[in-house]
Amino acid sequence: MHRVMSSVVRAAAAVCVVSSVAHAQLRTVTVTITNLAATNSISFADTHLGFHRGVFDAFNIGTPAAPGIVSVAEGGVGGQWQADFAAADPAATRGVIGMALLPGQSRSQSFIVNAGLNRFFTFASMVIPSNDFFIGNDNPMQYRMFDDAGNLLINSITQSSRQIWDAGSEVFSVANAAFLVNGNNDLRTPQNSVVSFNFAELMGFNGETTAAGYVFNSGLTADQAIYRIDFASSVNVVPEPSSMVLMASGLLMLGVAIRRRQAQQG
Ligand SMILES: [Ca+2]
Ligand SMILES: [Ca+2]
Repeated sequence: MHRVMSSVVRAAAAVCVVSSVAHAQLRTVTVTITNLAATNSISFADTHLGFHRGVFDAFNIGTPAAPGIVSVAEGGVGGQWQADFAAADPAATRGVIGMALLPGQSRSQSFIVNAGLNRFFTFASMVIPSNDFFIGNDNPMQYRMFDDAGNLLINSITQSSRQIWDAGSEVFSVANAAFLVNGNNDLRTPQNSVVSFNFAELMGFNGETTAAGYVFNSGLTADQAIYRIDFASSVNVVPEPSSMVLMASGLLMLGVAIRRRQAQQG
C-alpha cells in the first residue's frame, strides 16, 4: 500500500514540477521605442533587438566595425547583424521594430521571452540621416533585464546625443547618405577607421531635405536625451506545445499509478 501511494505521489509531483518549470520564466515583454529628438532633427531606422544569454557582442569601441554592425549602421536593414546574433545565440529572442521613427514618434511590439535563459537585452538602430551612425550597446551584458524570479530589473533605457556611434566604416558625405533626397545610400566611400562616439558630424546635414520631407536641423547637444526604450512585462500564460506534451505525459503517469492502485485494491 505504501509503495502504491508513493508512486501516485511521485507521478502527481512530476506533473507539478513539469508545469512550473515550463511556465515560471516565460514573460510577455512589451518594448516601446520613442524618438525624443526635436522636430526636424534625427530619425532612426529599424530598431534591431534581442533578449539573450549575454554572448553576442556586436562591436567594440576603438576597433573596426564588423559586417554585422555595418549592416545596421550603413543602411539600417541589419540582415548580417540578425544572422550573426542567431549564430552566436540560437535560443535568443530576436526582433525588429520597423520603419523610420521620426522625431516625437513611438512604436511598440511584444516579445515572448524566457526570462531565466535570456536575461540580457541588446539593441542597435541606424541614426538617419547619416552614412554610418547608429545607437546600441557595446557591452552585451550592460542591460540585465530579469532577476532570478523573472522580474524586470530595467524599465527604461535612455540614450543621449553623446552615445551616438560612428561605425568608422563610411566617410561622411551628403551624396552617399541614407534618408536624404540628395543622397544615394547605395554609394559609399570606405573610411577604414574604428567605432567611436560622434554626434557633431550630423550638423553637416543641416539644410538637407530628408526622405520624410522635413528639412534637417541637427540641433543636438551632448547631454540631450534622443531615444528611449521602455519595457513592460507580464507572465506569459499560454503553454508552449512542448510543455503541453510534458504535462500530458505527467498526467498519463498519474493515471497508470491510480489504475495500479485500483488493481491492487480489487
Ligand atoms: Ca562590445
Ligand atoms: Ca563615418
